[in-house]
Amino acid sequence: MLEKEAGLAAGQDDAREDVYHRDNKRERAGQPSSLSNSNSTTADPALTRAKNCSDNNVRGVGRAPYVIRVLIALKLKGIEYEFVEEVVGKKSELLLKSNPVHKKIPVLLHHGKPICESLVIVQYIDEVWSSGAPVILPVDPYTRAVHRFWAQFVDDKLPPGIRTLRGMGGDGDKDQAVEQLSAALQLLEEAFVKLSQGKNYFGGDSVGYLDVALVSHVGWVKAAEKIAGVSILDKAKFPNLVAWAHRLCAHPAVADAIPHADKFVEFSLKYGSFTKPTINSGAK
Ligand SMILES: N[C@@H](CCC(=O)N[C@@H](CS)C(=O)NCC(=O)O)C(=O)O
Repeated sequence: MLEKEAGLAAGQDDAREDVYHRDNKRERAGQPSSLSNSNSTTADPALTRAKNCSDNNVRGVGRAPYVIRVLIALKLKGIEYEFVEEVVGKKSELLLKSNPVHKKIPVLLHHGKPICESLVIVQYIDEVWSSGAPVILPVDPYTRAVHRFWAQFVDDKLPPGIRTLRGMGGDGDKDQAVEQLSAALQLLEEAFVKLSQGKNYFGGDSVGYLDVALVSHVGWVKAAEKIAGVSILDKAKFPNLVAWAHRLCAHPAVADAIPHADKFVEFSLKYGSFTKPTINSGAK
């Protein structure tokens, strides 16, 4: 098992100022984040499908958006898992062996077999734990294709601007980044109105694939706003998306997986990027 990410797991200042990011329950309890979720206090009675958590092993960094969405999917399904925090800046041998092509987190090891790429992992989770659990991908093939389209759009359009605002390079300057992000959010605002059909989520009455894909970036959008001193997810411009984000971030499966915005800012200031080899360079 890997070492936990140094200094990020427990005992840090817990001030909360908005409802987007209720802090991780394990962090609030002062417990390390690399424990299994078998003690999760998730209230949803449907989430009781106990599995042997050692069969499901997620490797990642708790603040990575692509990791967050995998944890949300597992929580939605009520699947127990062990979360192993990778050391920032140091790729473990198991990670390199499990994802030799991209060498990136997250990786889900299911019965020891690696599944890579977060959206592929979410789809895998939905397919493997299909019976008696909430459905994540739309059942109708056309709707499913539309949701996949928008999930890909989210991953193509949001990260570059967020990276720029975090001061990590990217495709342009701060103003351009705000403009790019706003243009993408405008399209997502319109997509929400169309796809949700007046219901709470992109998935309708229940949290679906596109909800999971997009909400995993919300923490970093809020952090980028704080770091760059700009307003992006603006209620006046994107009323439906902002209301959606509030609703979804309060959902037990999501609230448990998304750290508070301050934690993202802290992470960003401390480590810069997930790749920057600044800490634990000697760790095994
Ligand atoms: N498309 C990938 C992106 C994964 C990704 O970019 N992971 C980042 C952390 S958020 C990473 O591992 N970065 C390390 C690196 O680029 O070497 C996915 O959805 O899983």
